[in-house]
Order: sequence, then structure tokens, then C-alpha cells
Amino acid sequence: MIDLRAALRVYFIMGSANCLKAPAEVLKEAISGGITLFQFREKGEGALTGAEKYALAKELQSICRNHQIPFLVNDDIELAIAIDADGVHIGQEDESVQTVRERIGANKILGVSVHSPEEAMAAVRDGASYFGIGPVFPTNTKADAKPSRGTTLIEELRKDGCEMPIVGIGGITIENARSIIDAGADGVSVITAISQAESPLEAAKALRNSVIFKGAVES
Ligand code: FQP
Ligand code: MG
Repeated sequence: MIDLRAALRVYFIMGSANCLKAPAEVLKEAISGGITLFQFREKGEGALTGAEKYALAKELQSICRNHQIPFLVNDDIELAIAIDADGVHIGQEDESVQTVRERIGANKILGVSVHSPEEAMAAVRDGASYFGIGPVFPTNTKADAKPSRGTTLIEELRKDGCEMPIVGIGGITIENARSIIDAGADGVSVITAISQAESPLEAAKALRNSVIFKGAVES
């Protein structure tokens, strides 16, 4: 079993629509820079479908496997099951948490986007492995993103004793990443900060440094 909290620290999400060069190249650089988890999110304008999407998923999964980076699939449960991905990420508008947990089995990672304490409680009850909370900052990546609400929900859940692994998402940069950890998150999740960087490798490295080292008490 993997240490999920540790895996969430530097969580890179992307699909072909997010990349300035070949997705495989971007992923390899991000891994060299020190990402700890990857989500394949093939979505948005020009996104691949069908056999092409499947082939890209297999290619990126194999890169992740070679480097022991867990590979999750966004939304597409069927694809995740077909390629035996390490898990999936779903939002409130996707298939229900309970159904997805039943479909993927107890041993896979199930990430759920939550926007309120009520959604968080339901997701715990229905079998979530971690929460994605955001957008913590304004983002342009997702056309249907909700207004950003900072880290208030993360802080509130922690104050109420919630021990679920949590990752912040939305508008996170090298400069603001640390504030998400300070609010109580286990990690940060980014698309643009790495995929659109001039050097995805350097961007991943810098992000990792701000999350893992700066001000952190090493135990
Ligand atoms: N959090 C995370 C993670 N990953 C995501 N993909 C989302 C939130 C957003 O379904 P959703 O999930 O609201 O939108 P979409 O399917 O368009 O991504 F925690 F992993 F960082
Ligand atoms: Mg979704």
C-alpha cells in the first residue's frame, strides 16, 4: 500500500489539451522534478477520445509505473478499470461516490471533489480516499469552475477534526503553494503551474521545494 498523504504532496494533473509539448515529455519532466502523484485528465478543447485517449492513457501510465508514481484517471471510470489504474478522481457532477467505490473495489484510490462540510461527510461515508478542495485561487483551466474560496473549507474541516487526506486545487503556483499546506492540506494539485511552464522539470522541482521543505519541520 502506498502512503496516500505523502503521494498527495505534489499532485500533477494533465491531459493533451494542457500541454505545450508532447504529454509524455511533460510527464517525464514533471517526474524528474519530483511530482508524487499523477491524474490523467483528458478534457477540454481538442481532447482525445476513444482509442486515442486509451493509447495516451496507457503511454502515460507506463511512464508512471516506471517511476513508481501512482496513476489516477479523472472522471472516466471505465477507462480506469480497463487499464487497471491506481484509482480515479470524481466530482459532485460525476458518477456517485458509492457507485464508483463499488465499481473500482476497496483497494483503489478514490478522490472526490468537495465544496462543503456536507459533501465532505457524504464522501467519507460513501468511501472516498481523499478530498480535492478548490478552487482555492482563481483559475482559467476549468470553464465551469466555482468561485474561488481560498482555504476556508480546508481550515474548517481540520478544525472539526476531519482526518481525511486533502489536496488543494485551483490557481496554485510556486509562490502560493505553501499557504495551502499551512491551512492543513497534505498537498497541492496543479495543472498549469507545471504543464504550461517553460520548464516543467524546474516548475515541479520548485513546487516540491515550497511544499516539502520551506518552513517545514523535518521529522
Ligand atoms: N480536485 C482534484 C484533485 N482533481 C480534479 N479533477 C478536481 C478536483 C475537479 O469533477 P471535477 O473535479 O469537479 O471537475 P473535472 O472533472 O472537470 O476535473 F483533488 F485531484 F486535485
Ligand atoms: Mg469530474
